[in-house]
Formats: sequence, structure tokens, C-alpha cells
Amino acid sequence: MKMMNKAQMVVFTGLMAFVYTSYAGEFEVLQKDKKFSQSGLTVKVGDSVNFKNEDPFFHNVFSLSDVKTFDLGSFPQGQSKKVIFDKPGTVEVECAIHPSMKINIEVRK
Ligand SMILES: [Cu+2]
Repeated sequence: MKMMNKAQMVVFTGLMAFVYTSYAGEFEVLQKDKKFSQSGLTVKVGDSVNFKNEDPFFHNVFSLSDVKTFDLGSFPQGQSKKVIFDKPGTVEVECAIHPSMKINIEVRK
């Protein structure tokens, strides 16, 4: 095989990035009736989860897990926010407004 020149290399790298991102999964978790729509979810490294508030009041989404620490803040009905899970492990996600709301996200390699 011939060596690639610089322009071909740029195209190739772009293509690989496209292939990688198009394989990353996107999941949706609803916040409804003061609950997450499921108690657990398994995703792969690189996948993203979109949290959508379907209640007529504010919800928050945060995690203090070592694997993924984040705080999406509070947002009203109809809005959603996305998190990309970039490391393997278990991430416990909660709502700061409703302490009983929890979902465990298992991120696999
Ligand atoms: Cu809540």
C-alpha cells in the first residue's frame, strides 16, 4: 500500500472521526412524575444520555460519582440536557430538587 500524503491523511482522520461519532449511541431518559423513566441504564463509553424534563416543574440532574462528576443545573418542562459518558464504571445520577430521584448508569467499555 502506498503511503498517504498529508491531504489524504486529513481526509482519512476526518472519516475515522465521523465513523466513531456515528457509532456512539444516544439515549433518552425522561424525568416524569418525580421519577427517572427507568432505574438503570447500560451504555457504552462515548455514548450520550439526554435527560428530558416532562414534569410541569423544575428538575435538576447531577452526579458526584468518581467516574463522571457533573451538574446540569435545574431546568423546566420541555427542556433537556445531554451528558457524554467518557469513562467506564457506574454513575449514580440524581436530582437535587427531589432526593428520591435516582438512576444508575452503567458505562461499559
Ligand atoms: Cu426532580
